[in-house]
Amino acid sequence: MARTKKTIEEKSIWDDARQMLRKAERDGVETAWDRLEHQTPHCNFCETGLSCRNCTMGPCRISKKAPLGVCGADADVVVARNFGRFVAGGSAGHSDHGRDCIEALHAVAHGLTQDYTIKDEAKLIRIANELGIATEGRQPLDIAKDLSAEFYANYGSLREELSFSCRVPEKRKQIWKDLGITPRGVDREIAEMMHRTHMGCDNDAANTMLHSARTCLGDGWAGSMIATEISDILFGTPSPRKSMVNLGVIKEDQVNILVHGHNPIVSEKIVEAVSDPELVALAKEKGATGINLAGLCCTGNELMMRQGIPLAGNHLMTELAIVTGAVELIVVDYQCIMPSLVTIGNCYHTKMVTTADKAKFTGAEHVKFEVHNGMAQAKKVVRMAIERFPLRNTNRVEIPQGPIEMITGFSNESLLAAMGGTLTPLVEAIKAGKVRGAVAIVGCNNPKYQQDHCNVNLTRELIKKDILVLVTGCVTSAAGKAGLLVPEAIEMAGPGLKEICGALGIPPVLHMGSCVDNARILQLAALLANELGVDISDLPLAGSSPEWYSEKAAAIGVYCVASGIYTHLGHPPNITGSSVVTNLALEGLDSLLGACFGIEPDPFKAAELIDQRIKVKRQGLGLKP
Ligand code: XCC
Ligand code: SF4
Repeated sequence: MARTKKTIEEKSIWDDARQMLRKAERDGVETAWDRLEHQTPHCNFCETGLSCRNCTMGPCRISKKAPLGVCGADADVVVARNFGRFVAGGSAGHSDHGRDCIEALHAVAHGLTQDYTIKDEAKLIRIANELGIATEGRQPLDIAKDLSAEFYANYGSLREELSFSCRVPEKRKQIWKDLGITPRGVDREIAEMMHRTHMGCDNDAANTMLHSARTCLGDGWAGSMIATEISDILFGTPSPRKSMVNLGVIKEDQVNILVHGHNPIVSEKIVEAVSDPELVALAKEKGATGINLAGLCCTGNELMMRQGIPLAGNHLMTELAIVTGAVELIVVDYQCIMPSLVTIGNCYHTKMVTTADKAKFTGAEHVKFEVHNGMAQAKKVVRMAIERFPLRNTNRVEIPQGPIEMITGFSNESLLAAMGGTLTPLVEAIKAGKVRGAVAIVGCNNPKYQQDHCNVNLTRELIKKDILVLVTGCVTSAAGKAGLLVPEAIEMAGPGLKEICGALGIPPVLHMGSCVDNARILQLAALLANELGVDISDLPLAGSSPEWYSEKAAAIGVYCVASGIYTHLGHPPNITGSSVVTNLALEGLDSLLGACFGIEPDPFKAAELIDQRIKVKRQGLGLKP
């Protein structure tokens, strides 16, 4: 790929992004797009997965001229090992977030914190019952003690199966068993992946790839699922509510605080702190009319789902949000936070605050959040933001106008409630071909693409074909800004979807949460399969991550496929240097797992690809395509 200079229009489809890109140019601020330009062309060995740095006999680069590394590893082995480590990183991210949630639940249960409580007792009891934990006549905190112990055990090595394997359809479990990929413990599979990919261990590409599947299944059915379920228990199960999206949610006359990262343990406390009367009074004393909180990326998704807090934007909007010049403070926990935010913040008056010891940023101020001090720390952070308000240079403030309305909050619980407590209306709509299938569009932005072009157009094309779309993570902001997350969007849908969503009063594109909340979609798929007495792979479902960038997104893709859901990606991971690995991903997995990957950068062609797959699945169920 040659070095190309993109125009501002080519960088993003959005007016708010373009306006801030122009301002960034004027203000001399460098963004991810500029840095990408300096990084291209990329190294071909790295891009195809053919460089290995796993030992100091190397590094080795596999080519026609030198087809073997010093140890004798060939292209297939090197690519498979690199990919295995890549998705182990992603699984570790989601799952360590899950572990932090368990720690919070444990602390609440054992009375080690006053800062967090159980908000959704009914869900606590429901999950405990599901996992065989006694609930009759017991205090919620006692149940929570057992539940946190049960969840901790999912991370270790003493179990043969994960707790939530009880949700997995029998046929799927048998497939995992036959392939030897039943996930046992979250940490165990990740550690084993690191072991296998050490020099001189697993030197069979297909075998390494199967362990990738096992590792990612641990993420999907435990690490992520536990994160989601505990977050609901501690902060409430989401239900539909209105919110707003785009940079217009930043307010000129208020102290603006952005939360960025993933775990609601931090951001939920910030939500509480911003309405503290003392702090609001202080903000007014400093000349602001109030304190405004907005979210970015996945923690933004979490807050939006449960509290309706507006979303300033997705991954590629994080830098541009600061370019407004109106952000006093950005508080982060972990994952997907560009280190450049510190530098950009320094160009304005924006302070960056880190909260997790495992994610410090040089130049940012660290305010360590722990379960026992979350509230006090949150107030401290909000106070810091207020103190910065007088430092704002009003001459450098420019905020894009006109935030877009959207509906959020579609947990499985609220979806079921909308359908009168059963899946029957959805099943009937699928059988009748009014809803031909469902596709989860998830994941990120990547400056290699025009921002959100694929995310938005794929969503639009699918709903036209009467395919229900579920969005999570950074696709949420894309769909929201395109006006697809409101009931009126049924006008853009096909006739069947329009009828069904119209009757239920829901949008044709449903916001189901953050990236760990893809676990909600796994659960929904399993519920549907069980209802119909089939495997997940028999259902007219697909996943897609058009503009993905992260190790976590790759892990999601792998657990989707390993769960039986065909998954489209806009571009391949760094595996194309191996024909064995590539063929496995694009075809071979289909015969093993009943699902595989499809690669297509063009959203219109991708919609066709997915539609084809849905037709085949519908016919398999004896339904009209
Ligand atoms: Fe990150 Fe979760 Fe991707 Fe967005 S979607 S860029 S992984 S924030 Ni999770
Ligand atoms: Fe080279 Fe093998 Fe060492 Fe990798 S593990 S760097 S291929 S010698």
